[in-house]
Amino acid sequence: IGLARRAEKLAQLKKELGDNFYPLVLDICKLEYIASSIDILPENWQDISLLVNNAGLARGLESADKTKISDWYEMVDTNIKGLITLTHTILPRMVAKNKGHIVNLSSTAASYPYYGSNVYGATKAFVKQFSLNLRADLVGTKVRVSNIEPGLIAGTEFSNVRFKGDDEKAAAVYEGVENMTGKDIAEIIAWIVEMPEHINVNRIEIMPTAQTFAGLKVVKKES
Ligand code: 8X3
Repeated sequence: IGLARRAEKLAQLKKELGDNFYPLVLDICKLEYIASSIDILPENWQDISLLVNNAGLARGLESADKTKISDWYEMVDTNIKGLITLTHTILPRMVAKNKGHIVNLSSTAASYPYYGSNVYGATKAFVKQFSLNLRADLVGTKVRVSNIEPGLIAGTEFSNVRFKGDDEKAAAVYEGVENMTGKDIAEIIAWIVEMPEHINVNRIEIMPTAQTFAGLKVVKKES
């Protein structure tokens, strides 16, 4: 099942995957429609054993005092409220069957502050802690939860969305870097999901080799 806003992208996947794919056109921010959209899935699609919470976005890379509050709300609505609502809908079904796996897409921004990350990084820290807290609640069940924390990933719309269509600025982020892509992350998710049922990867943090943590910045006095 592919849940996303853009019908044309889902139609493309349907073409590739045929009967193995069910397109579900929905904006994850329309919280009031999430539970009912899952409830009315055809019967042969009701048995959801894996939930990958991938929907999320960053808006802007400005210092917190220069941001738009609407950008902050959009990140909270998508990265937090959308994710918890879909999880809240599907998790009881998994617990009832004592089987399932929730994979949440967080970020290295959950752990490492950087200039302009402000609310984006904070939403991803929420996702990380929510994942760990789900693990605590699910003790004694066979429902698994994994938090994926990627760093710089090229080849997606992430930076184009962050810079609101300034494609030149977006491309500059990845220029001259030996980049990782969404496919690399998908392969890591597949590996985690296919592990034997008694193994739970709690968190996994991934960066391109070319990326590392920023040093602690110190501003010197003018001499
Ligand atoms: C994406 C990674 O470094 O752009 O979550 O915040 S980063």
